[in-house]
Amino acid sequence: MTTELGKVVDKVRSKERLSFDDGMTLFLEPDLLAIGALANEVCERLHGDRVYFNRNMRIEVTNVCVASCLFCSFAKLEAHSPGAHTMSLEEAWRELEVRMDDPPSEIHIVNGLHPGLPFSYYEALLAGFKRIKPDVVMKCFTAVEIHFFAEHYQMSHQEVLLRLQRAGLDSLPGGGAEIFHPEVRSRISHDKATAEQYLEVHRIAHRLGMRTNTTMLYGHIETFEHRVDHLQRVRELQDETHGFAAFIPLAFHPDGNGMKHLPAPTAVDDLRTLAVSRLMLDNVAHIKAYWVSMTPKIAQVGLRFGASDIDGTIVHETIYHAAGSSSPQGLRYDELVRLIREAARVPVERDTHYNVVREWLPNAMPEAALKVRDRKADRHLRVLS
Ligand code: V47
Repeated sequence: MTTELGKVVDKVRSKERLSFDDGMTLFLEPDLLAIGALANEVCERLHGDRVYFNRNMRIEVTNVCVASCLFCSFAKLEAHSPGAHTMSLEEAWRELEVRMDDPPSEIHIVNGLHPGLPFSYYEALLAGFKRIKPDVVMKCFTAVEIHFFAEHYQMSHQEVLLRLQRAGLDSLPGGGAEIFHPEVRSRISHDKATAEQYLEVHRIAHRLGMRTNTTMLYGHIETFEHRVDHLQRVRELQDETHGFAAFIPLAFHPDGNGMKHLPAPTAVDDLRTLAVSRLMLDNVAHIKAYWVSMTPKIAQVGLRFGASDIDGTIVHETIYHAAGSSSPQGLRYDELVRLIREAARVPVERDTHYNVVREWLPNAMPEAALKVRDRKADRHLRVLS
């Protein structure tokens, strides 16, 4: 272990805040397992063996978008472009109606920035979902969308959030953060909310009593310095508001977008980024290993690299699949439980606000080991009979 890493380990163990340079040490340290073990230590200090997930569904009501982000494979510039779609309210509500025999506890909506819809469309959209299932949690519209609504419909951020809250908005998803540093943001998403505007929307949402998530899109043109800067900006706002429930590092997918010449991040980068996020963000409760972006297999390993959440069932993700994700579009509830148990963790089904819905009993052995034991016992019985 290098002296620099030794110093970081001491700081983490004495619960001292890590500096920018410490973040760089962690990103540059070749011993991935040492960083993973340290992040795991912090994660277990916070959550024991518990790993959280939920029953959620994703809907993108429109992919029409006036912004031209370099990484995006989902948006269509014009409403009449080939592949552009905008759901009618009835079509959107139907997505929930058809799932009411096994309903989600959360609906996560992310859209393009559509210039041609009235604001009342979004209010009606939320109200309609709540009519169908009054206790469903609506985690909708990134801070970038909220900022777009404010500019487009000439309201303040607070007015937009209050009107949507009255219609049924409960929380904001973390999308749209990308990389905050202007050197990168100006190149990959120059025509949407700035870092300051993104953070201001979350600040106001927190003041209005909402808990929200935040993200970082990594593995494209940014440097490790940009990533550490990004984590520090999240940490600063969290010191002020304590409103972020989870941080989600999002692995860049290159298919079909303006950075298709770049390779996707490797598994080592995925795991290292989870671990460094856990270690730098000492004031954010959960780091999420988003299985869609890093595949279920890497996300599962991530549960030993600082992640305490694996997202949810999702059902029909489109943004990552447009960019070439090879992950399934949804995972069954029992598949998520299996992933978590085989990592020798205790699955906890949660709602959006991390209230416990159901908690499994701890496994004495990982699931795979249990299966081998059961098969052996079964053979033994057959021999005896
Ligand atoms: O903002 C878009 C990212 C985000 C690509 O809050 C891409 O619980 C990689 O924010 N390659 C939307 N990433 C998804 C998101 C999210 C996901 C899971 C959970 C939560 C939560 C939020 O996806 C976008 C953008 O940063 N994205 N295109 C791409 N080609």
